[in-house]
Amino acid sequence: MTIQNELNRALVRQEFLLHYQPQVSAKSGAIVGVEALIRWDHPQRGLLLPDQFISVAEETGLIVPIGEWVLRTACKQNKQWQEQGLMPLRVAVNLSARQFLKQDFTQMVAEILEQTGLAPEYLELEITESSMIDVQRATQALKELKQLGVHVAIDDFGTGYSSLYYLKEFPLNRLKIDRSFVRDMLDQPSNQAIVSTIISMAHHLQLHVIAEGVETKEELAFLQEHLCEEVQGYLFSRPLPSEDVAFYLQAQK
Ligand code: G
Ligand code: G
Ligand code: MN
Ligand code: NA
Repeated sequence: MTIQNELNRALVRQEFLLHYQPQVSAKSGAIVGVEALIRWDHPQRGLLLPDQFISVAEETGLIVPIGEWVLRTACKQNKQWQEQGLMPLRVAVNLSARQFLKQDFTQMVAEILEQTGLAPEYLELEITESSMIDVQRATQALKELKQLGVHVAIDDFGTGYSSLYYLKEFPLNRLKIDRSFVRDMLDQPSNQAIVSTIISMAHHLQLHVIAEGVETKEELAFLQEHLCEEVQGYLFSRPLPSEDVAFYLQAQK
């Protein structure tokens, strides 16, 4: 069976699941959000990570129905945590360009919010710089999403074919500093310069900043010193099954 057929079958048989990685306030250490990360519980090969199947899903177009499943599942789960009386959080969902640039994308998001009952401010969409290639379509989609009230973050910031033009023109809420800049930051002055400059630029543009891939206390201290609002990485938590997120939140209450 081709991987394309397998992906199709996986959707039908509900073999996908989401793990959630905490996003933490750099100031208080409180959890303020989670990023939903897809896994595939493959019947023969075990738990597969996104880099083992997302690119095929993108090439075949299956990322559209898979992405819709991710969005619906993440919103439903977040609403469920809220109904359990846990502290309200944002859930961040990764989007492929192909999904984000579809004409009916905002409509789909609106329907999912309505069906799950999740308030829009508790959903954040993570798009990458590749989604900005079609400037006209991206501008339209971002305007619609802003009107809907959902938040938008630029993921992997600084690693794509960046243009600073869109930071100025597009309605965005947050930049996510790619973990390649955070890694080895303390040994590499060039990475420190990049990280502190991204934070400063973002703040001048009224954007919030989250750093990903934070693994050490020293990295956290540098980010705190430079007023990065939020952090995500193994220092705080790996991506967790939904039950473990509930535990984590319960402990924080
Ligand atoms: O969980 P992990 O670190 O292995 O994720 C690797 C990459 O896969 C991340 O960069 C993330 O953006 C991407 N990814 C994870 N979940 C999804 C998803 O639901 N949709 C899309 N399009 N990409 C995802
Ligand atoms: O969307 P993105 O591709 O950036 O998704 C985050 C990915 O980074 C996930 O696959 C997650 O497992 C991984 N990740 C999260 N925290 C850390 C970390 O502290 N160090 C490393 N090396 N990877 C991380
Ligand atoms: Mn991401
Ligand atoms: Na990223």
